[in-house]
Amino acid sequence: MEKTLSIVKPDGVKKNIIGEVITRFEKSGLRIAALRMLRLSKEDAKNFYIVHKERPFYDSLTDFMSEGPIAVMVVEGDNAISRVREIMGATNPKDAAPGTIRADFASDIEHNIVHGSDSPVSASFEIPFFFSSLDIN
Ligand code: 3AN
Repeated sequence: MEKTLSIVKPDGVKKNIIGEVITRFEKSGLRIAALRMLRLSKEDAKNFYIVHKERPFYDSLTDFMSEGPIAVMVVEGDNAISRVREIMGATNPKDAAPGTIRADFASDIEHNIVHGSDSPVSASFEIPFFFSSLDIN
């Protein structure tokens, strides 16, 4: 069993598709082990995306991620990290396979609805960023 961190980003919350995202994970056999909503401060967003601090989009990405509430969740299952990323689709919705969340709902590479940890190392930073062990069922 593997765990990954997924986020319905502010654009996904605005589009009212938190349930749609969760349904796609659950229908594929993945399980939601923890779930909550919150709003990141700009500082929180900068810390969460610290690996991207040298990238040209760091400032606008962290503005976007702190502009409204997000839904964060721990998703669990065999190969959860790669399965969640497959369900999300490619970072750029123009490249995302038909039927993926980003192909269906994302407007552009920055406003791409959903996040999923990209590796076990990322997941082990991102899950405790939002959840204590007591929150994970
Ligand atoms: P993913 O979320 O698919 O793992 P990452 O980790 O490369 O993609 O990027 C993190 C986030 O940064 C993306 N979800 C997207 O919102 C944003 N992002 C990535 N590349 C760009 C880009 N070239 N321009 C603007 N925003 C980007």
